[in-house]
Amino acid sequence: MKGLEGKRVLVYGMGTSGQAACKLLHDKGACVSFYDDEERFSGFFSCEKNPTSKNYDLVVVSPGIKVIGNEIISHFLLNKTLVISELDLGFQFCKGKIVGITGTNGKTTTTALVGEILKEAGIKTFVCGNIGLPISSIALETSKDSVVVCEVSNFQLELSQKFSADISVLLNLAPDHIDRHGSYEEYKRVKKKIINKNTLILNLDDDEVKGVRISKKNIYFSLRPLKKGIYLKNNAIFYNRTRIIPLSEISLVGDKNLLNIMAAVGVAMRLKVKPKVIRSAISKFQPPKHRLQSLGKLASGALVIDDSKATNISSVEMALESLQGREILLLMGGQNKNCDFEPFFAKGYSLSKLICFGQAGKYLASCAKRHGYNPEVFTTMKEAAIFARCEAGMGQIVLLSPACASFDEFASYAVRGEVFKEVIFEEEI
Ligand code: UMA
Repeated sequence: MKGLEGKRVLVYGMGTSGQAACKLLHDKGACVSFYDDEERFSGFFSCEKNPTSKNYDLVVVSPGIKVIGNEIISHFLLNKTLVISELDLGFQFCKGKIVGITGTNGKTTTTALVGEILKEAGIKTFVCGNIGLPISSIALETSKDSVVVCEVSNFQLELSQKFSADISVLLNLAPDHIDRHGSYEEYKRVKKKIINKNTLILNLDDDEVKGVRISKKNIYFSLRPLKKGIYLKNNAIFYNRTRIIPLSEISLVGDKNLLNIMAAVGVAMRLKVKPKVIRSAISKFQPPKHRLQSLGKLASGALVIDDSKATNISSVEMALESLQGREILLLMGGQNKNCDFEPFFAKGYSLSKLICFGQAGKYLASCAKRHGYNPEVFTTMKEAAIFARCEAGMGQIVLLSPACASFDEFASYAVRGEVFKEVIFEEEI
């Protein structure tokens, strides 16, 4: 992006992305002001009280701001002001190679793993995006020889037009964020913005993903043996004919995580990382926090697992499938994203106890009852956790895998996970 010097730019949303965008724009000589719907910013220097009364050359929108129905964004779009996402802004200042990783589930794990592999290979690597660090905060540090590994969310893609990775990964597609996008079709349309003419790494085991773009440049991964691509054979992961790593050296749990690892292998091989380096990095890799993270045992002998990052149904299904055969007390709830839970409960997962909580608690419980469950309902996650602690016995698993967003009670899924850990072990310290 050229010629920002002296340009009037409005940044909408003052979270981590908005702040990073302001800094980048300022460094590039733009006249930056910002707007945030929250009152607490109103006294800040450069905060606009009434942004639609002014003209701007550019408006940069933070990912958390819902585009559909937003009057401020509509105003600027109608005025033909250039409105871009924070992802687009940061992308346009990145040098070197870009890896873009998206999908309904597994993107954070895959992004973190790709980052670890590239760092182990001695490549100058920036891990950013939805994983936590805005792309705008690292863009000016990148160089021709660096690789940016960006976890890309639908929220970041919604307003994006420029973002285009050298290697894109689409892990899987399942209903999520319907409250934001209005329909699953629209959710998928936005997700597919990751696709361009460059290398595309696709999950051949996901019916929605495998046919998204037919091209010889595609690299596929699958749990079944393939002639080309990344696949499982003889209890090891292969890339074409090269054996990358035996399953015995992998500590991540479940088939979905194997697919995430395969996607990461695809990226690393495409970037010419040596197989022995890939193997070493994967074998050392630990899952990021709040994703099927084992927190240890209660005094009763029950194991506690924090899967607070499971904010949609398919993610909970993955957790339950990974823990098949175990006695599970499942804590579900929070803020529903307009998802339909009937098909989930109709699958009849065997649970020792279903504990529902939060804004969606009553809805989940009524849905579950129709399918033969006998759930407990609590107003807050904290009450649900205390109940689970009292109920759980030796050999059982207390699993927080909420299938909902955290925002009814917490600032983020990470805070929810931390509070869960504190509350469930409270009396045991
Ligand atoms: N705000 C408004 N109006 C609105 C909504 C928000 O003014 O209608 C303001 C808030 O008052 C707040 C600011 O916007 O001051 C928050 O901005 P933001 O929601 O864009 O959040 P950031 O702090 O910039 O964090 C964002 C991502 N958040 C979201 O997409 C909701 C982070 O992903 C990401 O790590 C970060 O950028 C860095 O790239 C979090 C997330 O929950 C983890 N992502 C969703 C998910 O994983 O499901 C998509």
